[in-house]
Amino acid sequence: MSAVSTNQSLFERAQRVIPGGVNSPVRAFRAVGGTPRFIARAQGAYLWDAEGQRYIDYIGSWGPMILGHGHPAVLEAVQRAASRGLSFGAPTEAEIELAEAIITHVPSVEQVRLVSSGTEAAMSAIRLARGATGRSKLIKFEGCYHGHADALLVKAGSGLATFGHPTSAGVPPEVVQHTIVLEYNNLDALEAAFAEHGRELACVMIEPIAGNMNFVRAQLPYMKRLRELCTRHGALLVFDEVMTGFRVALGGAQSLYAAAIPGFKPDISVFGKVIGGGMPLAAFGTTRDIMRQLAPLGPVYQAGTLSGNPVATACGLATLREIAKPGFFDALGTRTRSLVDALAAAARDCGVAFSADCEGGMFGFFFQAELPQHYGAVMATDKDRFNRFFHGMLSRRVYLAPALYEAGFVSASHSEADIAATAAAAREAFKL
Ligand code: KE4
Repeated sequence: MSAVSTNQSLFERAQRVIPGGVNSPVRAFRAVGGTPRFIARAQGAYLWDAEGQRYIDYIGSWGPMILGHGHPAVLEAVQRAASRGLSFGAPTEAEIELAEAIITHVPSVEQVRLVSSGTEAAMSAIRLARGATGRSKLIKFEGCYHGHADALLVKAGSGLATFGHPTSAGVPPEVVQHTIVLEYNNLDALEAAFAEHGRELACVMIEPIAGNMNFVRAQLPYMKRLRELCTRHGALLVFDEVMTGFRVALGGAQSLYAAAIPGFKPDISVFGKVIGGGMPLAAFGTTRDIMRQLAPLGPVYQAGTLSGNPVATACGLATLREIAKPGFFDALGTRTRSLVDALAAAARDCGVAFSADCEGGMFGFFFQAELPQHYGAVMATDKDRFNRFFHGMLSRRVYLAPALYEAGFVSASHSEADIAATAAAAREAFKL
């Protein structure tokens, strides 16, 4: 990189050789406008861009960096693993240890399969559910994102419970013909879909706290009824905890629902982000009985050259060991709550309609007085208002998610001083 590289010059150079200049669309700032920041390095709660500007980081690589960047125990584990070899294509003890760590903290899971991305984990979970039930149809929810597997790139059709239409070019309609898209938290739509298709449903896939709609919780009565309907109709309930797993609580969002709904648990769980600690690693897990369907034991094929990669596994394991320490989530939750309360107070003082919510190290906010309950309500919020706030914060060196439908993340490295600096920046940015 030349000495005079700026974000803009790097962005122009990147766009010549990478579509949109990025390797994942949300990084291009298309939703908010402006020039993406090219990150040169990170440490703790901070990122430094190519121009040497430091930002308080509330993206945390979209969730993985729950400890903050460059945690010494994680770096040491990664360096030690790398020195022993980067990849073997053969089983290692570390994969057993990571599987055991996941299973220890998630009682609904008896076995896991490690993969390299959340997309791969969600796609594999659906194939497993279809293989285990012998059924083809699935339900997903508008505003929930489960990665970019074809069957999941669908948007709601018209009407209450109808089949989806592709949201992406290149996805033939027949590929999404079995995918039903419902409105999140809409009980009537759920009842109607089960009444019409219950016996054909392989699974229902849901983000238990929808971080791809910024931050929308599935209401307790809704989640209770979803569990009942899945059980009654023999459909598998798949919790996509790629974002919420080991982020909102050590046991993920499912531990929160289990605490509120006696005996509650999903059938299949999907994990990613935090369990890789910033390296490419994700997983899906369920009962031993369902996993028996998976190759090499059963007829459902699933595979991956770098699945359970030793360096990624070492990174994930070191991360999980740190977050499992007593008091970690109490402290993280308190810090995140202090951020959300400070933002709400700043908005109130500036007379801005604002609502926010958080759980563990994950938070979201909306430029509307009431917390939205579904995608339509989220997307009805004032986009221009959000974009002005986003850039107002970025110019004050606070790096928020560059899209109003994305959640935010606090790490164990974020200090009270960082929260105070963020609130001070917000008091100015809310006035823009
Ligand atoms: P990946 O394939 O990006 O590892 O995971 C897909 C995925 C699955 N499930 C949930 C709930 C997710 O949030 C994600 C990915 N999240 C996005 C951010 N909303 C990743 C950021 C990006 O796409 O660049």
